Amino acid sequence: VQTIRREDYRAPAHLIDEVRLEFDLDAESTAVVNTMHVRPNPAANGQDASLFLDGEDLTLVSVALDGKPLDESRYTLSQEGLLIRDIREPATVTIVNRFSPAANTALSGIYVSGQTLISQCEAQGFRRITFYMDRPDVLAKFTTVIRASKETFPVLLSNGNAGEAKDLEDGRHEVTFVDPFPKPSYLFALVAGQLVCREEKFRLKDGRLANLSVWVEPQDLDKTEHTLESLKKAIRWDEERWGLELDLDDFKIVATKDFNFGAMENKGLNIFNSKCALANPNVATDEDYFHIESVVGHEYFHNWTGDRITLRDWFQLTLKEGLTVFRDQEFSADMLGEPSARAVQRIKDVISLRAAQFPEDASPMAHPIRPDSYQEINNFYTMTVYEKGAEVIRMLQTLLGRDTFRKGFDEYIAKNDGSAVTCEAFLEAMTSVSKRDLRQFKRWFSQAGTPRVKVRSNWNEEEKKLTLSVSQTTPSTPGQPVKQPFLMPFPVALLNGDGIEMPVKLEGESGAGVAGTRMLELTENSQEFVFVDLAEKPILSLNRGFAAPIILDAGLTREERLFLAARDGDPFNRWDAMNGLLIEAVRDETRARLLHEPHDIDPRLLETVGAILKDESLSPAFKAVALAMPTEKIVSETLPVIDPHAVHAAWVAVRNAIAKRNLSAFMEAAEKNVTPGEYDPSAEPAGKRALKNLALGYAIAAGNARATILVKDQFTTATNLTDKLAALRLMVNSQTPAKEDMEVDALKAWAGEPLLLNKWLQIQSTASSFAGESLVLERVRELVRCDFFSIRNPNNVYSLLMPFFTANPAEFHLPDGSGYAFWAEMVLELNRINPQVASRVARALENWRRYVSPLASRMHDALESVYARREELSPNVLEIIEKSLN
Ligand code: HT7
Ligand code: ZN
Repeated sequence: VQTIRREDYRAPAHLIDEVRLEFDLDAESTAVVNTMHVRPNPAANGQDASLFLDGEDLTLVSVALDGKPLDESRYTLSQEGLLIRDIREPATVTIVNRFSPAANTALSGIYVSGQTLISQCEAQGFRRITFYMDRPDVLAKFTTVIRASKETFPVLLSNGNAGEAKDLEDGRHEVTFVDPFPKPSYLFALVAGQLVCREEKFRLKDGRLANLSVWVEPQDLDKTEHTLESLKKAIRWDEERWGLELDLDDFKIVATKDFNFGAMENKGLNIFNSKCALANPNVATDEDYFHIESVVGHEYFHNWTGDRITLRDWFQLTLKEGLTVFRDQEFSADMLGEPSARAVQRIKDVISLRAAQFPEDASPMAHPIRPDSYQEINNFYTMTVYEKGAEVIRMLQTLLGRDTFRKGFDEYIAKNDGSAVTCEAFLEAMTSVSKRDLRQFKRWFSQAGTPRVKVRSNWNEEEKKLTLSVSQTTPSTPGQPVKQPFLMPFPVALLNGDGIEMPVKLEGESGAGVAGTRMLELTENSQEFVFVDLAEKPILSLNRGFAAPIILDAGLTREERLFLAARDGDPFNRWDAMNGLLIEAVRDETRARLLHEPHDIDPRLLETVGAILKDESLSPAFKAVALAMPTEKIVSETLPVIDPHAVHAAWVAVRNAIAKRNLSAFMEAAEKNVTPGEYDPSAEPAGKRALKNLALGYAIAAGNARATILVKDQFTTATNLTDKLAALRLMVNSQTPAKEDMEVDALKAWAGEPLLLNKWLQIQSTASSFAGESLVLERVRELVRCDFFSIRNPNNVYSLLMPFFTANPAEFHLPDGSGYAFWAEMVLELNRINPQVASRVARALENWRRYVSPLASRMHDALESVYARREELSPNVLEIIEKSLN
């Protein structure tokens, strides 16, 4: 397998100014006539006169140059594409080729979903449609002509404005789309099918009327209202917050149930996985409503950060993804408005960063947000590129301040509109407006690994001063043994005994101290900060709001952390203190059990849970995140050696102790936070539901019979899916005899709706098995064979297999290794069908070295068993397996 290196980037030898694509669509065999206006790239200085066009799984029919068939001696066809020699002058290249959408199980290129033809071109799917310079730095104006049977494909869509439409003989019809904006091939899109739409004219800020539409199969039309509302909010927000307007008259969204990823920002024709677009109260939970708004926003925001300004090469992926995730996080926060709801959102984003990105940063797949090399670019659509990338942009905003950051953003847009650029373009714009030297900051783009920041404080009672000694280290990662220190923001508050922020003054500063959060900047391996004129010994609230994506060792006593959990005015840090105490409790319990030492859970922790539950000043949504047990995976991440079964037993013990100690408060919270009346997915009622369902979970764990009755009742009477699903999950994870009937009822009611079926599958795969029941592994194996599960459907895989391999450690990591054998079977099967999905599943074992013996060696055996079949492996899976084993 070839390794592609960032340093090897070469400008393209040729440019394509215009392309006209004519499709004769047919599910079995589609024909393409591709006419490209090509010219040598002046920037390449004529180094290479050969025009190379990528092509994969295509049948070439003919090649012509300036209208004349090309002699075979002028071109070479290979597995990778078509090389046409000697193109030294501007020329028109016409290629005719065919491909089969029906045979395309990889869901890259043009494929069949039900009766619909759908395209997915990012990152390198366009080469599965026609021969082309399939790289992001070749920008062309596209004209797309689509011809198809009017009966089978009444609706034909592509990027840009629909031009001429006409009926042809033989029941076929034809539509022409002209996209006025030059774009790279990865933003091309085509959809054809029996679709219907919800549409609306929307007044843009400059007075123009844009036509917005959401296209779906007819049975899904009643799930498109929230999609369209989210799109309108996103358009308005981009105008108001960033001064960016929609540049098209028509903006279309399409939803499909067969999609490798969440969604795709094709210019003017965004395509969505239906789970990220479709909602109504019967099929979507509170979280789904929220998530859809954020993904619709994300794809829309790409119109500027990604489409108008695109990437020079795939190494720059974070330039569009990190920045656009940052933009969608800001959008979601602004839509929440209210500070405590915003804080809860920040907490949830950090939970997922810690649960998935931190482990990735410590894995054999660790890479900087801008990687230096890859074998398969599809393996680099990672939490690091996306979520850590967003944290890096957020740090820039924190360091420069919102106003300067906005000016830098404006400059980035103004200077780079219409071009394909590198991450430097963004940093240069920020440097130019802020006049700050951001060279050290740039290390965030090149160094992998999560920095550890250690803080030790020294209080001088006589001089009333506090010295903070702060050091940072970043562990080595593959290919990067030594790291340089990062520049990072580090906001700090010093709290007095009442939890009030004390005036802060650093040694050498004049005047009185200022009360509030003080922004420090970390730049060195070790630094000291001396705070003076303090009235009393303070308690430290560090890295407030999680300003820097680090692992912090604040050196605080448990007493101090209990204080922060009860008093810190920074909601993030208050949550973090509580969450840290819960993690520590499970960790201590795990150790004690492994050493067979009796151990009591700190009663102060149990009391703090009760105090938070009863604190009237806190929102239900905050209480729900503060009192949620950290997942077993999160706890395991903090252990040097992972023993999933010991962690599971400890987790259950801590949860039960919390539940028993606070049972009456949990029951009160469960009964106080019901949300009667019409379903409303907004943050406040959603927060109440979250707290109620959390409280019911604890109450059931405490063995409370009334809670079980309430939950059973909730399952049958719930008027919203959040409550119904929560009830089912709680029952499935309990030992109540009624659970089987509930599972069967739910399956019967939901089997016909993919969105619901997937939720049902996920409940099954993340369940716990109890004595006398079959193992979850056995149930998952059976479900894979059921006719309602299709391994070809990514959402089915993401609902049943992925959660089992990654989010149910006690059931997956069976001591005999049978879970791993099943994983290997599934990876090999998926590898034949859909390499992108297969490689995501393959990553489930990458951190095998961190597990206790003999699990680690059994995981290793399973990896070896897949590697033994390397001849059959796709580059996607091979890269993951090789990196995991190395
Ligand atoms: N930019 C989109 C990425 C994407 C994708 C990547 C690989 C394979 C399939 C894919 N579908 C969509 C999604 C986004 O970040 O907005
Ligand atoms: Zn994106």
